[in-house]
Amino acid sequence: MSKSTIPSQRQINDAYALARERYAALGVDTELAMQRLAGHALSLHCWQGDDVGGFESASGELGGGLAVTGNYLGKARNADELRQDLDQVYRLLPGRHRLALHAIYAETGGRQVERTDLQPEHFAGWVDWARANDHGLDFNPTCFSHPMAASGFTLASYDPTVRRFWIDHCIASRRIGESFGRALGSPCVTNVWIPDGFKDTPVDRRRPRELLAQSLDAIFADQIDPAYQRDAVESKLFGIGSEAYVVGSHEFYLGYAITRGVLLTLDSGHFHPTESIADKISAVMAYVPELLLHVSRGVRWDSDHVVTWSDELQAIMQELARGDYLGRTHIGLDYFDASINRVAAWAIGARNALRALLAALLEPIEHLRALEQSGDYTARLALLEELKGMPFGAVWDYHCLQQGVPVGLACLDEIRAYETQVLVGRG
Ligand code: RNT
Ligand code: ZN
Repeated sequence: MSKSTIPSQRQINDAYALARERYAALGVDTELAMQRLAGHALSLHCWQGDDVGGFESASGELGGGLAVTGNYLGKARNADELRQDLDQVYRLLPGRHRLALHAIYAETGGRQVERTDLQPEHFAGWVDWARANDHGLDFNPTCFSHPMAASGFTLASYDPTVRRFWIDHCIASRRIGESFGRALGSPCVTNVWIPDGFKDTPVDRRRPRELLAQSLDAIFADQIDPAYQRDAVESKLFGIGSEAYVVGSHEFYLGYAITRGVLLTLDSGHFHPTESIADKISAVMAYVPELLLHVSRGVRWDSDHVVTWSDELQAIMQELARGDYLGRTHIGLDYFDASINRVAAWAIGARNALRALLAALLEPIEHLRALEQSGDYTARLALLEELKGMPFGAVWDYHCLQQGVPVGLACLDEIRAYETQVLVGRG
């Protein structure tokens, strides 16, 4: 970008001063909103950096109905490269953010370690790095891309050997999560997602769900201190190869999470296209202790496009702010795109999530609520529409400047430089 497309410090400060006055006139404290934004960490997903590949030596194709398309240059080939890319992403994000790992990102020193045998020591490199950067880690057992998942079934398989294998992997994963929580002084959220389902109409929808509930109960049987490790379960409507039936549906996991007191994961790409998770937040929060969000973007049959500034994104963040749910919500990201610069994909999606959260924190929520309670829906609509034209972009730019990260398209300049200096060399 030419220098003229990037605002000067004076322009940013001037625009912010005007924006602050505009918001103050609505009774909104912009400083407080920025402070609240800075206090909330996203959980970045490590798997955007290498197309959900991981580092298992014998790793084959991406399974579980997940698909990544594109072959942009510079994919991270090992943990050091992935961390190097993440360091660059973090330099583009205001605030301090966690990282969500998958089990396939273990560092085993070239030795093949079965997933059931993974230990905290295989993640020591990640823990050292997270500690140095002063942020927490989250975790996911990887119940796909493995011969034992070749049938399309894992925890809900009719084969007891297959079930046992994945139960043991998930148990190992919880122990790894606990070790993260202990080492980093911040609870790890370990999220279980499995691909299990049928391509075509099953005759028995009941039995696999009973098996899944049994498997989950076996996994969660061991009490682990929630100060270190918290469990979450993630539903899906359908996937590639599981179009007709997914064992772990929303209703299944909602019931499971409520009865077992575990966290529920809502992935914004895992519902019918006209269904938004925004409306589900206040419904499920009446019953589950905490939420993990996988903020993503569904496009037709794909559930994992880069997060953009969409109505849905704004609605999700508004719900979290309006309902005062931020203290009980872990905001994770989940998408993968290999058709564009992967660092850019990470940063653009994460910055959108943060910017949308800031816009939500800039709402005069008490005023809006008062209008609604008094039945003045006319003024509610007028104010909601007026808010859409408010200068939150000026507050966002100022926040980035204050936090020492690039403003606007200066981000792209940094990404381009990183591409030339680092990514191109990876061939
Ligand atoms: C898959 C789920 C799951 C995965 C990651 C890689 O549909 O969304 O969260 O995307 O675990
Ligand atoms: Zn997800």
